[in-house]
Amino acid sequence: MVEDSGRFDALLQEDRTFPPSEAFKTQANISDPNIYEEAKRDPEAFWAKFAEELDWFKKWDTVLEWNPPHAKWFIGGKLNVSYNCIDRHLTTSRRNKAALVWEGEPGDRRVYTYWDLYREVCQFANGLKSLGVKKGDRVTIYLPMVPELPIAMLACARIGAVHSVVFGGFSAESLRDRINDSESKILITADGGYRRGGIVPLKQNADDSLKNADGQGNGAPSIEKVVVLRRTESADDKMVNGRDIWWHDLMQGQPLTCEPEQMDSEDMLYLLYTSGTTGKPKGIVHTTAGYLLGTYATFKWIFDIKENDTYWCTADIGWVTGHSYIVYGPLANGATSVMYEGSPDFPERDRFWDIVAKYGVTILYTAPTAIRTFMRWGESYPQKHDLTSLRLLGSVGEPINPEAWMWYHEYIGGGNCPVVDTWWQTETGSILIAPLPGITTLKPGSATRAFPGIEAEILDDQGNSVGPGGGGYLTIKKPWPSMLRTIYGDEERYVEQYWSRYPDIYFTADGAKLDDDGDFWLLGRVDDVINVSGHRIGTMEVESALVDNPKVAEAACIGKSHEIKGQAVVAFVTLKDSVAISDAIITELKAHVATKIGAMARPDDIIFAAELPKTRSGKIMRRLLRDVAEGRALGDTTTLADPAVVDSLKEQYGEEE
Ligand code: 7RM
Repeated sequence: MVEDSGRFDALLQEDRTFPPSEAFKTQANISDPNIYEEAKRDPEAFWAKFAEELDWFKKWDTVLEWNPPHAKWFIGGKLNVSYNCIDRHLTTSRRNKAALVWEGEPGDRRVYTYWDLYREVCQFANGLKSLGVKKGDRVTIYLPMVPELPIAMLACARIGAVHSVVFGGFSAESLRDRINDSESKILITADGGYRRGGIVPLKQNADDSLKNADGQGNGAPSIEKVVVLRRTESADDKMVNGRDIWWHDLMQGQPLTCEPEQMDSEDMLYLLYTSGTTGKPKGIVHTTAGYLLGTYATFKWIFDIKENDTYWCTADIGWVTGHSYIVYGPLANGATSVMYEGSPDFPERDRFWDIVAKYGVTILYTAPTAIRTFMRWGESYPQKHDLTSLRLLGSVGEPINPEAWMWYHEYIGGGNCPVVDTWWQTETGSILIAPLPGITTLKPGSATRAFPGIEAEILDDQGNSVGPGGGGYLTIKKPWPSMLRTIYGDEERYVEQYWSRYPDIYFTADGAKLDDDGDFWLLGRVDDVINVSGHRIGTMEVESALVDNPKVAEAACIGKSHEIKGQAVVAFVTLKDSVAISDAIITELKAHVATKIGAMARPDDIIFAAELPKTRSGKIMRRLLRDVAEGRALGDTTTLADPAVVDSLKEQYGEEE
């Protein structure tokens, strides 16, 4: 069941409340609390009314067809996401409004108006067409946080190609797996990106990913062309003849207009890989109309976006937060979206506050792990800058502890910006649980309540609804427009993962509690997914990376609570008989995981064990390993095959610390 309930009982005693101020309420996009009841009475009508705010080539015939676990929204409708994010603003006063305000880590800056964005997207879309990309083809994008990343995504959307963005922190091997699973025709990358003063060698990784693991042959045979953006001038000698083409050469001479493809509501918009409970990442499938509506509606109401706002989401577009709340939600609303390429401590620890002050950011959306880092660095960094432009703050990625919430509210928001804690997942496409800042009374540490039209419920093991004060599994009882449609190429896993725990109810794999007001308090994952700084990492992925090393016989990974990162990876490893334990092996194994998956999966601790604790049926008991790592009293060990194993582990772990 849900663990750590002791800690969260304490959390539920958190009793500070922040009702919306009169001033905020008066100007809010939505301030009538009746909207919840209205949406609940007829969710389909609620969504259909919101969908009128999008631009359709042809209106839908049917709002929803629900054949559990398959939903189709706005059947018969025709629209284009890039048209909704760009073209429709060009006939309004937004035509010359900044769409993207970008700053590179070295300090270079670029601003794209909606009109600029239109030309860039059209030209690149035409470039993709010239490479033979057609509707339905998959395109993998492996770029740093530069404007060409949203441009490439929107260009795909324009011609009906399916993008699969792979976060630049992923290794060559992770990139190769994702290219192969999606059978992408085209890979879009850059020579490199800037991070903490250094260069991330994206082209090198891309080249490695296109070779086999042994460095020979073709590791990703579906790829026909590689488009390379020149960003760092670090790979000019690495272009492969006949395969690679520079972004600027591809753009050369392409027409400035490109007719948007008329897409069906249910046509695939993109794939995004996320970690699950097996070693293989899942390709989450999002479609056109429902996804666009979900991001459009939640962005408008939760972030209370206004014409003159300057909005900044600090996520990387390689994760779903960047897809929905840097690109699609903001642009569909005609907002100004700030993008920053690099790290928060380059050149100094005040970089974020420098950006907020420089561009007059009014709405800031970031992650608890970042907030906790800033807390540790101290108030002096934000205090060096004028942050009074801010009027709303958001949080996403993991549970936010009340201390971090209060610090954010006080030192970043100056005590008068609502903080919206937004719960959602790659699979949900858009935010499902969050306050509406003109209506909801905020509580530090609570994501409060479900967005109108969303029916969230906490269920116990038996599937009974949990009342106030109770804890259990967070579920979503009705389909919603931006929900995932399937796992790419693995329908069975889709059904098994999300819809088999409770019939016809979406299983989030998150634990949650309900307080006496009916507000939700999220407790973290209940499956084998570790949330490191808001990044989802599968324990099985790290385990397979470890056993891939010839010195390792067996490995089991768990997430351990970490003051800054939320959770950290701890690996319990059994070495092969002939291998002696040493510090060098620890270093080697940590590096091995970083090379196989990416630096974010690198274990904080590696604990060597003669044996791992297993049930009599041979399953590794991760729960016990978690108890050991957290220094907790051991839970039930009666099913353990050899109880002595745990004692020796406890001793070991004690020594490590
Ligand atoms: C948006 C995103 C999803 C998992 C999810 C949760 C955790 C995200 C919150 C949160 C508590 C939040 N997508 N999570 N937001 N937990 N409060 N506000 O992060 O697919 O990468 O991760 O993240 O466990 O299941 S994700």
